Amino acid sequence: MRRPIAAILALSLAPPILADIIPIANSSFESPNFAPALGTLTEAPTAWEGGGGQFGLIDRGPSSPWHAGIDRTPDAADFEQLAFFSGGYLFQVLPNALAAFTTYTLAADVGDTDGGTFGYGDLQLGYGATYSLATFLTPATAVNPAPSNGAGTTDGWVRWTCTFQTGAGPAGLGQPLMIAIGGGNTLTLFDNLSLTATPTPAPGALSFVLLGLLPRSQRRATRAAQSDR
Ligand SMILES: [Ca+2]
Ligand SMILES: [Ca+2]
Ligand SMILES: [Ca+2]
Repeated sequence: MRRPIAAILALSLAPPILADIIPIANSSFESPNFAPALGTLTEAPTAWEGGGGQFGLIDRGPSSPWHAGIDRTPDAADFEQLAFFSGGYLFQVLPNALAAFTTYTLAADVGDTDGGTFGYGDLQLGYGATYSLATFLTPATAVNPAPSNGAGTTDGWVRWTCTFQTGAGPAGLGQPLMIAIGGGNTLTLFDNLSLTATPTPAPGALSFVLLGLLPRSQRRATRAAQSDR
């Protein structure tokens, strides 16, 4: 019975695997700040670069022409600016490099304008120094329901979450991470992006832990038995 108890002890004593937050600059699109009355700013937000069709910033504050047509963004600390797309995209190269044995979790609030039918949205993680040379990863999981802005005050926004996993020696290892967002047909809205990286135990790592600890506990048990004599 000693071995299973030692194994359980080894597992319970293992340090918890924590997710590292990877900072995204201007992740809530509050920069450059402009007056709500202006409504729309058709330029790339600070720290982002854009291309393709139309993209830019909307401020849906109380004096904005968008105020009634876009639900309040689901962030208590938000100042009501958000990114919009009509066929365009925005990307940001991150200071962090693509790592092996890692699960990346990329999330964003995705919104729909009143009266519009949501078209599509892209929430992507990849690597590369510039968009035209980027390689985007295939998500391992994706929760990305289409928002539908109806009469409710919060139904115009949904949270999207995608995970991406790397193993040993993935393509792009050591290259800078890139995130990209976009969408279109009608207006696609984005706000409040986040990205975390969680180390994934390499295959066999747990076996090594158990193999390393079990003989020691077995030796202790043997010594204890001898001292009892
Ligand atoms: Ca915002
Ligand atoms: Ca503003
Ligand atoms: Ca609504």
